[in-house]
Amino acid sequence: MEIVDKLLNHSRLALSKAITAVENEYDDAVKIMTEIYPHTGNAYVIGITGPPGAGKSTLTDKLAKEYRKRGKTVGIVAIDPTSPYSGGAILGDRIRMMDLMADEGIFVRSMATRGSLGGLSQKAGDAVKLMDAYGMDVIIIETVGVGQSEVDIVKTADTTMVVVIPGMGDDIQAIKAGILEIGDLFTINKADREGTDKLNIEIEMMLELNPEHVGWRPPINRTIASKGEGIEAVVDSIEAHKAYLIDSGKLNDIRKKRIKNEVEAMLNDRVNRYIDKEVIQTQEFDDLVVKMQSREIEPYSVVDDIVGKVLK
Ligand SMILES: Nc1nc2c(ncn2[C@@H]2O[C@H](COP(=O)(O)OP(=O)(O)O)[C@@H](O)[C@H]2O)c(=O)[nH]1
Ligand SMILES: [Mg+2]
Repeated sequence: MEIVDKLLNHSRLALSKAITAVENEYDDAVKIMTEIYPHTGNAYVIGITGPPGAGKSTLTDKLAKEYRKRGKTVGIVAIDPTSPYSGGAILGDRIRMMDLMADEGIFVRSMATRGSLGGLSQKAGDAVKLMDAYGMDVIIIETVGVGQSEVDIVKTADTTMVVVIPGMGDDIQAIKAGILEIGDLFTINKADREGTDKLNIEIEMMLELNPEHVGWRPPINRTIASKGEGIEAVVDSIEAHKAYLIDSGKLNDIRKKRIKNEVEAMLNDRVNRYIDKEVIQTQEFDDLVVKMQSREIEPYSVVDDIVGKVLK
């Protein structure tokens, strides 16, 4: 396909159009992904999550610039389920994007969730692959850690960083436990604020109680992202985690699991769509529902019948 050839030849426009095709499920999206797939698997993927307003976008911007200093190209996929109508956040992202876009070695893409998170993790994963095929060395996915879907998105990363800030009330408790567990590293941003030491101790205690990270102790870094302070140490920590994953052979395992999860999601999606169209949205099914309601038949054998027919 022409668009794929152009993308592989570093056309930013082609990359942008390909992501749009995936995002909007255009007819050629699957074909694009099919042709791009052999060219993926080279980028290092970093997931950044944390509560809204923690400074994830500010941090992402600074991390991207630090990676550029180190000679790496960077792709950014920003997902904010509270957008598109939260005004400030989007405007802020746009301004930062324009700033970053001036650099050829950086490509930023915001993905709106349009009210529903369904299929978003797949679309985000596809956007990552497109940037990977384009040739970005490092790809950062930024997402608000509010629900399972967002957690699923960052789980596709090689290294996951959880951003927290002091003064969130019952600090740690205010953040979903599930998010803390996925952190390969922690960044206390807004370290210019009071409560930074306390938060640091709380995270350390939580890590003590949750010895899930065998072989790797998640480091806790402090940053003032808005001033660009502490950024180098964060990149050093990410690189240390990457080296650990490579040396221990875990990077292979993570990527194998990622492919497994992706294919499982694709299969589930395909089967769900098929059942919805061919079974649920039919008059025949409506008639069955009426019969179940009047207790003429029961749902268990209905399900058996349908599954038998679908799997045939
Ligand atoms: N005081 C302080 N403010 C910060 C820091 N980092 C970011 N901010 C501000 O926090 C607000 C939210 O930042 P943003 O990056 O959009 O947060 P996100 O929602 O997590 O992406 C912005 O007004 C930033 O300027 C920091 O280290 N200290
Ligand atoms: Mg943001």
